[in-house]
Amino acid sequence: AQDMPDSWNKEAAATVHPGLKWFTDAKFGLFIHWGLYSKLGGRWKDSSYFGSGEWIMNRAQAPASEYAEIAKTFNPVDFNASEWATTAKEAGIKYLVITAKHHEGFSMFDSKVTNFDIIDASPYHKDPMKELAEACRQQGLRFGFYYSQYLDWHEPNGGGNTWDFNKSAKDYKQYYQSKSIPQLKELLNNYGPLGLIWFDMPGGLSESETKTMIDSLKVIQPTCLFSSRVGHGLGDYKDFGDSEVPPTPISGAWESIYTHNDSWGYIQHDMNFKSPTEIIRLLSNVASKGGNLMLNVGPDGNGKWPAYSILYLKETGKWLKKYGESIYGTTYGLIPAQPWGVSTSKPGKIYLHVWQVPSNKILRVHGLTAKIKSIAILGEKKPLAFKQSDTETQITLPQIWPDERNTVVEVVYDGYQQDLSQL
Ligand code: H79
Repeated sequence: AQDMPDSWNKEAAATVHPGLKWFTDAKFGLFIHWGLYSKLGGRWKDSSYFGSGEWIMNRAQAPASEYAEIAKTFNPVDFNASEWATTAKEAGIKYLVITAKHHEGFSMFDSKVTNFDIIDASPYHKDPMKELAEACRQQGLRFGFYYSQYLDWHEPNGGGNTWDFNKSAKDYKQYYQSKSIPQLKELLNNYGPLGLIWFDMPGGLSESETKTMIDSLKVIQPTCLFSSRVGHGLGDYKDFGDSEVPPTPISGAWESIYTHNDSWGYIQHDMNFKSPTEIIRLLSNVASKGGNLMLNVGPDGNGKWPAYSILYLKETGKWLKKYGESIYGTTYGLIPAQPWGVSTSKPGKIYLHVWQVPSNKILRVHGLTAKIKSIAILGEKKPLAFKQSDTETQITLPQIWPDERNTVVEVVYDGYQQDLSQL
């Protein structure tokens, strides 16, 4: 809680791990959950499921051999890597992370380790991950893989499937040695430079075994970041729980992950998509605490994104075009929590993200201790009148308000601003 922004020096951190600089500057990532479950869309036999579509095999207790049959008709002919990457770019996304293999055990990439992959088990016969990695690079997006290193419901020795396989007979080491680790090596060797690997749900390995695994992977790509869910506190940056934002700002590299509707994997009957307003406020809220938001999209089994995801992400991108300076490359706001919204900061600047305009158009800001030079709507020239006192600063807002969802007011100051963010 006593972390000063000065103690979180990005350049210093980047010498500890060279990947952390791009990561902490990025602020907005796109998560993509895509696998056989995407074809099911939340339906198995006569039952419909809400939430966590990628868990359907587990929730339906579908036998592994029967579930594997889906692969035979998994043919995402509408998949278009450059469209995905362009949409992400237009949305203001800086990095993209996609499920190479989720808990269901199916490999969405060309793997020599198993035949249960998109090349050998499906009619598609192409490697979508190869195309996507390339398309992302062309758009200047960092690219990373989600990989379920422990849970694998297809494998007798993988974690989690106790409805087909006897738990006490499981040999997790055998699974790690024969599938998990060799596949992670394939991902690190065959898809160019990766920004990160998003591990999930650790298990089956001791701390020293995890360390050995990490070391054997790090030599392949030393600059690739590993998420904290690799286990035993050994990741390069911290992920909070699914859909969790910390209550107060935190220094260091971290990320909050959110679904767009109420599921990671595609659910045909879930239309509960977060509106552009919600996304914009969520993004600024996470940035105001010092972290990245990675928002998820769940494409369907044909390779199409939900129409609302495309629409709302592009709308978010338009907002970022105007106000992106208050998000990218920022650290958490230095002032205490405010009733009207949140704040982010850069050296010499504090960005006020105003979600609620006071009726009298006078914005009261608490905790600005540095000497203010000027205040304006971000991206606009006209200076706003203000009165600064020891207790608060009053800013006169313009009568015409540019964006009800979130208008950013830029405060430029001189000298030292105390870190009052924990108040
Ligand atoms: O990939 C997404 C989730 O599938 C994965 N992490 C995110 C990024 C994840 N794996 N395990 N968990 C999350 C925690 C498990 C939660 C559960 Fe449930 C609660 C399993 C069963 C009850 C959620 C609700 C999943 C099925 C029903």
